Amino acid sequence: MIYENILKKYHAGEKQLAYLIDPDKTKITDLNTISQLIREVTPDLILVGGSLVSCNIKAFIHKLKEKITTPVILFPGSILQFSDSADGLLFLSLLSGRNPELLIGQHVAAAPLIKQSGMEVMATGYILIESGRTTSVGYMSNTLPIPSNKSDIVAATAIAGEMLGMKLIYLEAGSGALEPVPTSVITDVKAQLNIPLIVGGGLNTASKVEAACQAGADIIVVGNALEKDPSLLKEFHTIVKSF
Ligand code: 1GP
Repeated sequence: MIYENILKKYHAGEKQLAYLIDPDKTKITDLNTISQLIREVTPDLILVGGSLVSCNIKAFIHKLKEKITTPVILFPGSILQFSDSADGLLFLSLLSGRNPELLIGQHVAAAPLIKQSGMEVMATGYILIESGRTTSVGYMSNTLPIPSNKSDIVAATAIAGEMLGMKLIYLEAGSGALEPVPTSVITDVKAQLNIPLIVGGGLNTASKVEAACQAGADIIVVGNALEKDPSLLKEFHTIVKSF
């Protein structure tokens, strides 16, 4: 259902905005303000997750879902962040890395539980791109990002992901990245794909969001910038929907 909606907008050429909420950096008491903003602006998707989540993610999502109707999708940093309270799950395989645990290991461990939950699962090829400094995801995953000037390697990785049956490809510069994924990389990858392309990491200004859309991103993910100033959501949404 969630993926069906993503595809519908993708085929109609409508770009989508995902608001990433890191439960560890968001106070439960701030959820009232955030959810009111979400109801007003209506971003397409809400992602919940982080490299390290130490709070009770189930309770957090539960609280969030009491206040909004936008689908809440898990974007888990690890198997520990699985919770059946979400509507869907980005089942991430870290294709840019060579850490078997994050390519398939944790997936096997979590699969029976996820299946039991009946949750919608979206297989996502997760590709980490070098962005100027070590990011949490790079460090925590113990993997090397793909150099940002090697768009041929990024594109080959994305093509392999699609051929393996992934439903989405996610180009990640890392949360709070100094530099977002270069627009040339986005364009080169987009030219090779027939599935929606998600881009995130370091998209903290209107012009960066616009450039990523212009380059070919189908879904824009913003976390950090909205943590600092949630009111940017409206501006970013207007830009994304102007395409
Ligand atoms: C991180 O792509 C997301 O996984 C979002 O990054 O927090 O820098 O917006 P930011």
